[in-house]
Amino acid sequence: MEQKWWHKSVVYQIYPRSFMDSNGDGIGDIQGIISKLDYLEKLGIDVIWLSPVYQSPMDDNGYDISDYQDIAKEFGTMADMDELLEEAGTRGIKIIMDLVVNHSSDEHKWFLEAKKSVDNHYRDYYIWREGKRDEDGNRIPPKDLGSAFGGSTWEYDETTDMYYFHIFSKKQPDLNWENETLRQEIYDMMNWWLEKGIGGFRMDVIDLIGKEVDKGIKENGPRLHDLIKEMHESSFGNYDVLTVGETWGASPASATRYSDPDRKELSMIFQFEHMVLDWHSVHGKWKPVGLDFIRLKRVMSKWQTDLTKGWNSLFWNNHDLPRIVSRWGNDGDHRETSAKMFAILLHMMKGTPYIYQGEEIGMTNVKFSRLEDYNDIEIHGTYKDKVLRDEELTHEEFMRGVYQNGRDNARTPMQWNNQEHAGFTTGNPWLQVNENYEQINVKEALCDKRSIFYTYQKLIELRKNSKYSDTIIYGDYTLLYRNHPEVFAYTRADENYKLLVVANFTDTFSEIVIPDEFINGSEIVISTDKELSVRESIRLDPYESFVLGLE
Ligand code: TEU
Ligand code: CA
Repeated sequence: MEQKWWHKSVVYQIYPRSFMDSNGDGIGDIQGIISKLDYLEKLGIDVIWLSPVYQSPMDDNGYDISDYQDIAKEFGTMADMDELLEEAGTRGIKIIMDLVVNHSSDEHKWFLEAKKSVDNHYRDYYIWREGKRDEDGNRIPPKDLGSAFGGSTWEYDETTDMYYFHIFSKKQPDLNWENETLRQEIYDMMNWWLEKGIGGFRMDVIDLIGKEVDKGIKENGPRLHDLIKEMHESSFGNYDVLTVGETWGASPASATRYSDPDRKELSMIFQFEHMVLDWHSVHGKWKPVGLDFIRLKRVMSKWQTDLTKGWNSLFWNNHDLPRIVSRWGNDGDHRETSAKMFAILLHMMKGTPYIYQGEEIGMTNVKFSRLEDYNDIEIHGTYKDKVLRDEELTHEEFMRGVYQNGRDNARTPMQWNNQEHAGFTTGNPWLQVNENYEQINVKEALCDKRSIFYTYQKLIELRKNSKYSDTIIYGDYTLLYRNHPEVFAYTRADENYKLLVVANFTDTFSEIVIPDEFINGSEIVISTDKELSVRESIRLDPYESFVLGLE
């Protein structure tokens, strides 16, 4: 496989609203990010994925864009953005922007124009339908495809007596990707950002842009890959940049279609198969069932072995997911060890690792007592459907789902120190800070050489600058002990080195027999237990993890 710079990179995701507030308005901003670049350089990351900072009414915290080429006032100015690109660049850190072009904000000028009249120049930038009339002549909406944030996918617009389509909130009207003029405007905007020297794009729900609404098709429409190829050819394909598509339903086969370099589409995709294993078959994330550990091993291993002509992303966390240490680890007595275990298990795999802000210090889920303390539009929209309208879940059942899987778990302000509001702001934070900030914060982590932070720092160093780099990046993956009930173990191997990765995924003691070849002559590459001694059979503490290396 031709080597690419992003094969060796580690990406750090920043949700700007919650990262660092520089001006005391309680909202994170770009100057706040700039003030923390030295911290990120110390961690050793190469790329920042910046969640949207564009102009937006903030209905979905910036994933509803009203001007793709200007910065939201709460985040700063374009001069701040240019300074961030400059300051990150001097530290060897690239910035990839979040490209949200499945939909725009309803306050974008395109939509403001489109809804003025049926023959407006921008009308066809969006998806409009008349709906039918009942026997009394009243309009009835077209077939509802189910909005991700509750309610219908059709919103009635009185001005032109028609409905427009939106998969997300009614303030996020879907763009019509069949319109060539629209597509060209989007490619021009992308090139404008690429010319500013960004390192690439994360592409929000890119698997939805090929939708065929009248056939009820939302994701993976027949035109999808043609559109991505056209985007590649018209914009980022002319630059040496990283592109990662968010594709919730991807399989290794479809991931190959997106990321096989010969197909000239994307560098890689985010697949979520491992992240939905404990979702309820009817209620999804809102009523999680227990995790099938054997199935998790099988799914993650399948992604390690079946993506032969494409490239993988590796992640446990992002701004839409609960924090892994609370979700499948232990955010109580074993928080540090379980957080390190997740890091070792993931970062030794094949693919580009993504670290979500706060993951590197073991930040945990949060538990606000009242529904109104939560900000997320998805929580409030789904509550209206599932609890109030359909009575599928009780309030208490839904709140348990929010505590376990609500998106705000990832969006509480970054915990920098043990000062008020965890040093995130001198004002009132837009979302409450997790009350465990006095124990869990960057300042504490940097002072403790055994902290989770230094485990991440070492894993990044091993991937980028160790004798094992090529083995970690390109080595063959083999799952061991497929049916072991507590331990996730695998090897990575190439012609020079072999690595054995062992992780006790549970809060119980366990045991593992070490393959003969590793008993003598291997070295301890990294470990959660400083007293580890290698012998034939090793008793593993709860969440204990280690890597052995062999020449
Ligand atoms: O998320 C896509 C998306 O489908 C998730 O919101 C998912 O539906 C949910 O988290 C699972 O329960 C992307 C962005 O990452 C998200 O933040 C935006 O809200 C969404 O698209 C709309 O732009
Ligand atoms: Ca601010």
